[in-house]
Amino acid sequence: MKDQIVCITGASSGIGWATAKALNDLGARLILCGRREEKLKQLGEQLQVEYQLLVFDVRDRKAVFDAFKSLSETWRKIDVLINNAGNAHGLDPVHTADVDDWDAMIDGNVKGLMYVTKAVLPHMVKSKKGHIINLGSIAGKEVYPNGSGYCSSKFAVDAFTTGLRIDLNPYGIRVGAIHPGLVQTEFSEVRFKGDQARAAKVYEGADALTAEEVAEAIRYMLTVPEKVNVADLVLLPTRQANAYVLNRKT
Ligand code: 8X3
Repeated sequence: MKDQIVCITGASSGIGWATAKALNDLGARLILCGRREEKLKQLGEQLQVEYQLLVFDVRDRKAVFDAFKSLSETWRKIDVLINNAGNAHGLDPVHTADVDDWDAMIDGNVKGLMYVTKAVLPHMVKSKKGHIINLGSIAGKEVYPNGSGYCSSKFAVDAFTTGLRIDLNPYGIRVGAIHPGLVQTEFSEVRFKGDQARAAKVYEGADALTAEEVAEAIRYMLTVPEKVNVADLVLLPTRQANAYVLNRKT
């Protein structure tokens, strides 16, 4: 990974942040993308490698393309893209779910990921090399009660990943996805709109994954020999059997 240019979206917290730290340790040069400039700056201060910050919201199509256009010729030559940005908003049955929550998830988790991919791809296609890792979810493999909006967005990520792998196959570009189950991050707090008590309950007795553990799996996906592509990796806490079976510690 030394000196490779790796772009990480959603780098200002959680899995994105932990992945940036892990790749810093491997000597990669990093493009840190996120909405919260202050957080990105804090992360940058902890890195030893060269880095660039790109502050934009993946939901804003123009902002995405403008951000990548603003990079110098050197930094535009991205070797690895980690499409990590994404969130859950709400956990409700379809008939009571907030349509704004659906918009936020489809616009961010799906369309945003597609915009960023499109913005980064020209160099990879031209140079016939590159590696794209999308952050899916167990929610993109199995639908769970009240998760129709979020699950739809993550099923779309799974489909887009497969399509991308097929389309980029002639160019030798690796495309894979990692699908985590329960990861203890800001995820549930965002899903429940700041309700910390409700968020904490999600992880109670679950021995949930940490962001660092997911980052470690991403590091693995990136460091296997170039002829190997980890196409689809589901990562669950041992206590979690699937999207809705969880053996909580009591
Ligand atoms: C996160 C996994 O099961 O909390 O993407 O939706 S889950």
